[in-house]
Amino acid sequence: MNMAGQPVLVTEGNFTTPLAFPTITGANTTLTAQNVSSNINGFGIISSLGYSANGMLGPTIKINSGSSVNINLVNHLNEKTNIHWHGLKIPSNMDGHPENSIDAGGSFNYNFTVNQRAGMYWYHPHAEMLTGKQVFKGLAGLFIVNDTEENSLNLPSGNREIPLVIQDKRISLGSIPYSPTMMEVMTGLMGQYIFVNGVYAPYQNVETAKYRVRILNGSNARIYNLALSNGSPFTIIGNDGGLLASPHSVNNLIVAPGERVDLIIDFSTLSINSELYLISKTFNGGDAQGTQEFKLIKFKITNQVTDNFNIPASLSSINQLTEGMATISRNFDIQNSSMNMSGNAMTHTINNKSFDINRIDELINNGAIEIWTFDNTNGKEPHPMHLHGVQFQVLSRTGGRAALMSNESGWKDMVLCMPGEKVKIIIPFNSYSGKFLFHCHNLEHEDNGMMGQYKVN
Ligand SMILES: [Cu+2]
Repeated sequence: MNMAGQPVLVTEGNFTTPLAFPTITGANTTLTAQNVSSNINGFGIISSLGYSANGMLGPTIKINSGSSVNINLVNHLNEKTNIHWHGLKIPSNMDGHPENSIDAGGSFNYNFTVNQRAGMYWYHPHAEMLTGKQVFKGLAGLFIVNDTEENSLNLPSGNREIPLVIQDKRISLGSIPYSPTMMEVMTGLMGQYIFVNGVYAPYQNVETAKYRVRILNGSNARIYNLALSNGSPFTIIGNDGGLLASPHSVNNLIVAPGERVDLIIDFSTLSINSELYLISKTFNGGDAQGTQEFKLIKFKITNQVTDNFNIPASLSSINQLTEGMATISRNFDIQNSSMNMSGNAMTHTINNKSFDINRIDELINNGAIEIWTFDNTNGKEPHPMHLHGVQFQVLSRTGGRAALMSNESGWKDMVLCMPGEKVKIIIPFNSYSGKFLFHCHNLEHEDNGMMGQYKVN
């Protein structure tokens, strides 16, 4: 049974607080999941969760491809937690499987080597039925990988490279409450306040130049349709799995929870003291999403400079996979959400199955190339689907938007399936054997059972 979900309308702030940036750290560090106090402009001191005493969110981990990582997670929460390294191809026992959760008071050493393309990946908790709560309250961070291919492009860097973690939050009685109702489990939990890098309604000063703006939608459920307030186009150069083969100019771009987009925004034609907002425009996304246009962050043009950067016509070489390379096809029915017989609980399923940590849903041969189809043809809710342990390519979308979007070339670890859509992806299982997860990255859907396990032998 499907029911109509309700949108949570955004309350815009006044964009008078400067944007902040998480501290940057290297491959060897300690992350301590803990209760923190954050001073949020407009709200005062808010208790939330963080990976350091500094406040919400964790440090941005920045490494070169080929590096080994040694990160100690210390659990100072009063419940289980762990870390999933979203987008990284690493061994299953390092990937943050819920069976590898760390009890309150415990710690765990994450030790792995990153052998993959440059890109903006991220990390967040993945303990069973606690992911939504812990992320919403503030546990997440960026994980940026560099490589020589990307370095050779001389993309805007330093203060012209701006990472933005976009998240919606609720604030009540000095904290970020998390107790979704049945309806909110259905739609996913959305907040009325948009935070960027842990700051509510921020602004950022910029020069008349091209900036590299790297965006993570770190929200539990809210989808954004990014655009600039003056209607100007911007250029997409990368996505979840790093650089695209070539840049694409777009006027707007839908970004689902868990997805990343790498943009070049050109401020060079704007006049000093002018202002430009990154906004989210309305879009067609079921009953609860896309009904409202709102602002995310303000850019103030404060300095006239000469900028000689031109976006390279060719960004990266991508090995394009084709349908004929796959040996197996699997179909996943993701269109069901239902109330149970007693009518007091929601269930979200994949192929009519709720997550069971003791069940392997799909057995995969190591080295196989497979096609997976996510079928949301008769569904009423958007489902951003995510696979752990791999990067894939999107082959086709039928129904709904009926086309691939400009962030859907190259490599991805997320694909958004809007109501009415059937989306086909192609996946090389060429990394590690072992047990990995696939799930909806609407975190309430995930915690509600919309998750399965695949095992690579
Ligand atoms: Cu979902």
